[in-house]
Amino acid sequence: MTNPLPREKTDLSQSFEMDACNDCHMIKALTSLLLVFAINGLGFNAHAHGFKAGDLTINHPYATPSLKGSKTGAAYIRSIKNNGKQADQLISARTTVAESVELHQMQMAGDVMKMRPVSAIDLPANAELRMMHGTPDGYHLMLMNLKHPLKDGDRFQLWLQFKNSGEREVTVYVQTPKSGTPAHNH
Ligand SMILES: [Cu+2]
Repeated sequence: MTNPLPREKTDLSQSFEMDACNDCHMIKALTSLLLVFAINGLGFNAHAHGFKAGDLTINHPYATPSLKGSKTGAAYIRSIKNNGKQADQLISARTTVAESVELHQMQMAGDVMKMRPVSAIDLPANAELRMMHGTPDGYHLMLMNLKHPLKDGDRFQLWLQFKNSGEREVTVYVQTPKSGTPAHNH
């Protein structure tokens, strides 16, 4: 109740997104790199991109290329950091490339990796949630009924709905993961 609602519209969040996502000339690239380092305090590579929504920092949303003939896709987020004192939740998402988006959690059932829909993903105060592929018990966004296949190098828009921080539009990078598939990760 003490949170001013339109914080995601501040200049900082806007410039953060623009600087981190657009291919610009060198000065802007250097500025964005410094900004990314300053905000994350971690060794992020130059291809990472990020977004702010209230007290949340959304680092590098990405999706794997869809499998041939498959109408579903999976999107991930390197991390969502809640810098605030109040817990938040990711409660839904939507995108232009798929009919609907479901929140899923991976679970081992014996030797088989399964996934189940969840109604919300908790973002505790002062904590960082990793939503990367291959994370045991990890979450992902399931893209249902893709309108076209997702190919390496594609980008698409995704709207994340947070319980407290409102809705935030992010750009998702489609990329082939460098490390193993979820099924081989324990
Ligand atoms: Cu899934």
